[in-house]
Amino acid sequence: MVTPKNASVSNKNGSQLIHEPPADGGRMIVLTAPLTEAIDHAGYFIQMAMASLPIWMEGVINRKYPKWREVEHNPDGSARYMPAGVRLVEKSLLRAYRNDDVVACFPDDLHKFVGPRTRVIAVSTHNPLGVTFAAGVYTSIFGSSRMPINSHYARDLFAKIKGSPYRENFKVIVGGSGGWQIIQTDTYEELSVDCVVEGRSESEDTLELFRKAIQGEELPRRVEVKHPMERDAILFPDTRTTFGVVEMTTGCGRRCKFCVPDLNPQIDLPKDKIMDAVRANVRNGNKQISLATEDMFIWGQVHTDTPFYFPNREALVDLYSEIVDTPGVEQHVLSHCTIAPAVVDPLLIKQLSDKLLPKSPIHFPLLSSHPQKKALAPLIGLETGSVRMAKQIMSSKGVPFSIEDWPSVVLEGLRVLNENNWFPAMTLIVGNPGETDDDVKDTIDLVYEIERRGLFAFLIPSIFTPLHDTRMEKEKGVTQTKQLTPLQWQLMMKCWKMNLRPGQYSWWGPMAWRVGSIGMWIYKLRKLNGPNFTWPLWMFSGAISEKNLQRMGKIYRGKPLKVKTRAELLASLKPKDWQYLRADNGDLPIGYTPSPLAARAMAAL
Ligand code: B12
Ligand code: SF4
Repeated sequence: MVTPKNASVSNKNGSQLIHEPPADGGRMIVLTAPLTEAIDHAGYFIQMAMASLPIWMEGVINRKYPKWREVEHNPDGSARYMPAGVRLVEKSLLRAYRNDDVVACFPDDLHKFVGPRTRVIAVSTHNPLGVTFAAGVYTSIFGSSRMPINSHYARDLFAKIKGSPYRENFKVIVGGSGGWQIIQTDTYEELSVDCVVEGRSESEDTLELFRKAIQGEELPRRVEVKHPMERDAILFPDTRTTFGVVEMTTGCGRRCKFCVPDLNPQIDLPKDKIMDAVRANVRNGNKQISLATEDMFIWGQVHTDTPFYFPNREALVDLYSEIVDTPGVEQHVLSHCTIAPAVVDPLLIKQLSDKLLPKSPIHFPLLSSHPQKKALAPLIGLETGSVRMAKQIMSSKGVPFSIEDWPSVVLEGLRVLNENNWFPAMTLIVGNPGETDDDVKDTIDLVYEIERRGLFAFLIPSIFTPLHDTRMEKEKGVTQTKQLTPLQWQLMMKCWKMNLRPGQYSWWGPMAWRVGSIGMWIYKLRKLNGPNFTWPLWMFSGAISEKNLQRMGKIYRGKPLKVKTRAELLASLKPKDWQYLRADNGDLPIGYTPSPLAARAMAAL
């Protein structure tokens, strides 16, 4: 056991700093997370950008958000806010340990809490090595796929832990949704990690692991712990979380093959506990709340007599109303959802918009019809426009509608969303195993159809990444951007070209993009991404028109799609599902009679 009198650590420049160990000998259990995952200002987008941009582009973030590294502390130096995952580990541990034994702190404050008494440092991480979808692809387009900004800061945290003068005294346990990346890349030694936990901290197995670590027993490299099956077994934070994240559901139920969260049981969490956690955030100075979910629309309809894909309008509007009406909640941000519910119940979308838009911090001046130009931007999976591909990887993504109608569901859903000032970020997967040029063309068709109809979503293409534990874990994806075909590149660049539409309102906007992208291509991207990238980049830059590029045979411009209307989509549902439709939305199939529940809800209006 090492108990040095003067702890010696290095600063960023490598010079030695000498400081005394914490006066109280440090905390027995110290919880932390990479700085880039803990910051809670500037909204979700800053963290998403830092997960996707390579470290050499950090200057862009520094210029846009010069104060992004400034964090808030409690009077004792612990972190004022931490990602929800850290808060739940803390809450779970406090069932067995005293308050004085456990602390959650920012990486730069580790030296204040790690001392001779420390037996465990527990790290929660979302995406430590940047090997997940979307994050990997953008860093690899711009350079190194191994070092997104977030990954740099995650490594910096692990280096601090590795360099601790007390390292021999404590175990390092990592958990969170990105822990698998350490397992898959076998970076235990490099990062100085003893054990990676997969699963939730509430589990008894997690507590047992901490007990072992505190006793100084050897830990297994990898531990899989059980997910609670009951809604009451899920804990809630009673302190402040980054971005005011409070869990709303676990699992999903649509069973997409590439999906990790869907492997968890489908649970919607009790409203009173959600509200307690919202109030706890506000009490601790948070003005923003966001409910974490894979699909907000299943809440209130899990294990009821109605299938979960027919949303419970009243329950959802009630929950969200109470949240945004909570004194002290100034901002509310949506996380994830699916698109079929917008087709099933457009009035739900309208009622949610009426409640949520006034508290949304997101403004899209050129898109929104709201008087203050506010908008809602949840994350929705589009993934592919190819019905053939969709059948293989996500056959229930659009239920209650048939996956055969997926392009119609996307277009119709987006129409409803846009009409209510929802402009979602929609993810697309490029390079699915077995994806052919025809599949990519089908997706390009859908993207052009979105444009043709004047609809708007931020289209975020990512390269297929076989995620650990999913049913596609063993499948092989594209590993280098050079492997992408011209059509796959074109799809990616068309998406980004469309995303920039609302930004191009000044005379200099389009010009800057044209010159900037061609300049980047000449300087770096040409070599990195290979010849298939060339024409899609010219298309993206806008320097040659798409018409001309098509005439030159360099790009494929999507063909118009024939799609179903909402009425046609509803008529195509299985007749046994008609009863769950709400008459106040119109477009009802002939022969419709409401379910007793839907009838009661209608009568109550
Ligand atoms: C909110 C959220 C965000 C927010 C806020 C994140 C934050 N810093 O708080 C934003 C929008 C910024 C974000 C960004 C990204 N996200 Co995100 N996000 C989520 C979401 C919806 C909820 C996360 C959450 O807080 N859950 C609630 C907490 C309590 O759960 P938890 O963190 O998993 O913690 C539990 C366990 O993991 C465990 N645990 C956690 N830490 C530890 C530590 C120890 C030691 C132990 C023992 C256990 C343990 O116990 C907790 C429960 O008790 C999840 C989906 C989901 N439902 O989880 C996606 C999710 C985690 N995100 C994902 C991704 C891909 C990203 C991005 C890479 C996307 C991108 N390209 O930009 C970035 C990365 C950001 C970064 N900084 O690196 C993926 C993760 C995939 C992966 N890593 O394999 C998920 C699963 C979404 C998905 N459907 O795929 N995200
Ligand atoms: S809809 Fe989203 S969360 Fe649900 S299974 Fe599919 S990918 Fe996963």
